Amino acid sequence: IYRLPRHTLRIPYTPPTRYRHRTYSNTSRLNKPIQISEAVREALVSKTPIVALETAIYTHGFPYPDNVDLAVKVEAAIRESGAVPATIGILDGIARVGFSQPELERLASTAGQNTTIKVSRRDLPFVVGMRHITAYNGGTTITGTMLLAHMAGIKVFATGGLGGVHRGYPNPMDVSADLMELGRTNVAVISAGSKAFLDLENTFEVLETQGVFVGTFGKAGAKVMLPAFYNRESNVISPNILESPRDAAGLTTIPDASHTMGLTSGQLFCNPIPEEFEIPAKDINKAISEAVEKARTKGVFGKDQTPYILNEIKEITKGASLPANIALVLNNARMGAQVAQELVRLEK
Ligand code: PSU
Ligand code: MN
Repeated sequence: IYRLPRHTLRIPYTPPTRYRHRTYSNTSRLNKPIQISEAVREALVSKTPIVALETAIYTHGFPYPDNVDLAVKVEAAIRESGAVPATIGILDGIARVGFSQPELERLASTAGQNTTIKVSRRDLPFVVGMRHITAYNGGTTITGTMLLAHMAGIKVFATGGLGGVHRGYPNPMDVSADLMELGRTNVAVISAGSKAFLDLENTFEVLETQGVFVGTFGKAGAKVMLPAFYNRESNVISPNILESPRDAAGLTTIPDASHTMGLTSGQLFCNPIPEEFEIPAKDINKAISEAVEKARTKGVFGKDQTPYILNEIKEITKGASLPANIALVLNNARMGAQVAQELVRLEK
């Protein structure tokens, strides 16, 4: 019998399909605030490698139907690399761990609607609690996705770029909840570093304060810099180097490091964008400065800031930032699948 760790959600036993109608009616399932898909449930029980994926990048990062395209490609990349994808998001007020393709399309098609919410920690109780009144849809940010992945017992999560400290701190005093979530939720996040439009030095300072392990994939002995999303290198040195997915998995396993010592914080594994998709720093930095300035003069703040700036960068670069963004997400998905596989091996 598969037992989940005590802190995680209890997944009700699902009988084989032919008996299912006896135990579960559709309505009782619909009332559950969190639903784990059949595919993910099976993967959890059989200890198949699983990689969690966020949906805020689809609802608040990419336009429809490009977002569907990306969502399908990312899931395919994970399957091809030998793991099961667990896309996480909110559909009709229910937190979903694992989406079917039609469900993914439905969520992605609501991008831009005002009942489609960018869901961070503080938004989760709202969208889920309101489900009997308004069927909100939501894209979960790194924070929202980490929380739900953790509840479901999923340890590896691949994404694009981490939120961080916005430039100009403390004006505005905008620090992404992603940094705090990594400080308190034990999920390994694979990203291409933090967005270059953020204050990277301070972002990594906060992660250090929060007790988050940060490592970058690279060669031991070399001077490895933290990646900066569109670029393989920022000007901040990586505090640790990961030579392989196995290194990364070792930090995440139950018999090892974090768990044995009872550490509850998450890990950030930085995976630089593939070289051929890098955008020259001087080009992207010019676009970034313009976008940040525009957000400031327009008075964009709070949860709208990150999506606004990302969209401006896309406009200013005439879409050139898009292929880079897609390439790094796919690259992280593949790496996530490898880490998840190593994790299963180590935990055997
Ligand atoms: N990176 C992208 N596109 C995005 C985001 C990151 O390329 O849409 C999202 C992620 O979901 C991240 C969130 O968790 O932005 C951070 O938003 P904020 O700064 O408001 O915390
Ligand atoms: Mn913010």
